[in-house]
Amino acid sequence: MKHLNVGLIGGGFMAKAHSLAYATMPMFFWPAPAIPVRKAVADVNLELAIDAKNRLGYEKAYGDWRELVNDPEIDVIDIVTPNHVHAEMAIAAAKAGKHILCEKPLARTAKEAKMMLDAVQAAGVVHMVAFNYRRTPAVELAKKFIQEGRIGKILSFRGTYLQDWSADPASPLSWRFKKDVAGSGALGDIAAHVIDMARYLVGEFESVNALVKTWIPERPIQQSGVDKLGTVKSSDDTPKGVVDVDDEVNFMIHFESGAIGSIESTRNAHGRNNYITFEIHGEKGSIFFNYERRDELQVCFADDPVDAKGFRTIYTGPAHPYGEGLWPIPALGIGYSETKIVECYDFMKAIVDGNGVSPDFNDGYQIARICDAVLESGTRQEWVKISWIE
Ligand code: NAI
Ligand code: SOE
Repeated sequence: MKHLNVGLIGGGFMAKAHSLAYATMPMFFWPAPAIPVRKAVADVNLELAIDAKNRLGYEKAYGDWRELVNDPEIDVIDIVTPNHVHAEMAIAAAKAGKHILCEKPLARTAKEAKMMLDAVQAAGVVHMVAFNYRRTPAVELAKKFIQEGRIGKILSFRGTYLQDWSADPASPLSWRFKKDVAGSGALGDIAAHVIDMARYLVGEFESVNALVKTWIPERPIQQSGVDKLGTVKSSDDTPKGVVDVDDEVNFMIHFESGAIGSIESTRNAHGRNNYITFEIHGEKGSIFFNYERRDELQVCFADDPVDAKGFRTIYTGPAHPYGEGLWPIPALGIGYSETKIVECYDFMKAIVDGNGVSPDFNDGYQIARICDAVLESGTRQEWVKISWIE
């Protein structure tokens, strides 16, 4: 069986999720397309890299990601760092002939994402961007129903991604609140996941019209380290810095198909945790998904008997997408890790088969164009066509 040596860049939240997937994917999908080997990890210095190596089960540690990218033993580079370094790292990895998995958002801007796309295409390597939520079996089931025409022509898409970890002004100014590091706020960080699902399920965006707000314009400066997502508060005397990204974006969508839609996203919605939802209305039925109840897909079909018409719940399991590898009984519990395990499986399979995989860097680029258009629309207060964004 083929082994693929993984070089991971970054040792924070996503490093844990991806490493868990490398360790466990073959336990779910056997025979695995390839065995991922946790070969080496890099962080900003050797001390952090060694800590990540020991914690996450890697063989080698590098204090400089460039050494990792140029390590001849490495087949795959996995970028799980903050967004401002994705482009430099991915372009170097492509030039070194490595296959690349890069966390979302692919880049801070469409321009940066395009450079990454050009680099992987020139190098001929397999590339994937980690919009993992579409790999929830219930989301894949929604895709299957749409493809089979079960809800007919799609009329509208209504999506949300709401969290509350940044609602407290004492939550520190981590990298996620700095435009030069993150690119944007709630938009690129979380709305981008819903944009990915909207493109996947409904199709390309034609134009957007957005409201963009920053509710908390300054926060206590976080000195360094990983983003603790509001769980560690700053003391009252911590110096403050400016938040120059959006806290909330709400926007309307014209899809190229003629469907219409909307997406609402904020990290300041008290009481909401990882509230990713979409409701899709078609001429022959409706579909509703809520990630906080991710074993379930709610469906209503127009031809249901009139006295029994209404949303009903399907619990995903062996009869559904990825059911052959995941758990043998519906509702045993699909978790966040499972989305990453499936992502890892599809990525490894694409490398071994020599095929592309979706979402790839082109998807990441198209999503970056939509994000740029949302910000542009927020500033201009008018509809912005995606075709205007390079
Ligand atoms: P984090 O703040 O927890 O960890 C970032 C890690 O990268 C830290 O270990 C840091 O020291 C390291 N790092 C920073 N600059 C580096 C450099 N130049 N060289 C080597 N290492 C460097 O961040 P988190 O939450 O893991 O986010 C990383 C990426 O994953 C981001 O792009 C984020 O948007 C994405 N993400 C995706 C999620 C998903 O569900 N798909 C969930 C959380 C984050
Ligand atoms: C913080 O908002 C965050 O970790 C995002 O960065 C992820 O992309 C999201 O999936 C979970 O929340």
